[in-house]
Amino acid sequence: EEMMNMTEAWLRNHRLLYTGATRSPFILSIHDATINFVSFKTWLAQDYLFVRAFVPFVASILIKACKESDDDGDMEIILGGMAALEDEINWFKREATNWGISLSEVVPQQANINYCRFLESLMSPEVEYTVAITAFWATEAVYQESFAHCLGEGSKTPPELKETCARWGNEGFGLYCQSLQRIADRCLRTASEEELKKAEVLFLSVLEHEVEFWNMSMAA
Ligand code: HMH
Repeated sequence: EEMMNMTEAWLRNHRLLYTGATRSPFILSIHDATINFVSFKTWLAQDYLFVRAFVPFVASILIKACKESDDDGDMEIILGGMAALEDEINWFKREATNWGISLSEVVPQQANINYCRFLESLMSPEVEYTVAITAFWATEAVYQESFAHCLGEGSKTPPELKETCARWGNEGFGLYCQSLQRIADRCLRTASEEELKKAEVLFLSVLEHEVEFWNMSMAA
């Protein structure tokens, strides 16, 4: 029998929480076109702040990859992800203008503060590459699965939100997430019991933070 990858095993064992994160009421409301645009604007403004905090987190993983990875290919994948974040920040600025949002006046909400604080805790050099890359993969995978659903068969996503959904729901981003998952699984194969446990706990923490982030947007 073929060995199951660790991330696959987690996805199977924590299906309910994963589905909670990837099929949030916010995402379902985009999918069925019942979304309140106030919620969308809240999400957009808060996610802009999140992505700004995400950049140093990804940079910290790039540093860990250079120091700790046994595969040269990791650097290019993570570097590509970082480069895409520059484009993403510019996209947020344009999109905010289109929706009449002044980004300089956005105040981070509690769920966003909590999530960013969590990412910051993972930036410490004490946190192993295996553990950090697993959290990174989970963060990206939730957005990919969520927004891809809004473009899938039977979706009624409003035309003005399709570009947003395509940012994370496109095939290229899906392949990028698969690359991150492959890196995580490769690292997890040789990880100690303690690292495995830590990585699984952080995987679950990411899912919980994602749920809270969607709920925060929806509540506005
Ligand atoms: C809250 N999670 C959140 N925002 C994002 N932009 C992503 C994940 C994907 O990078």
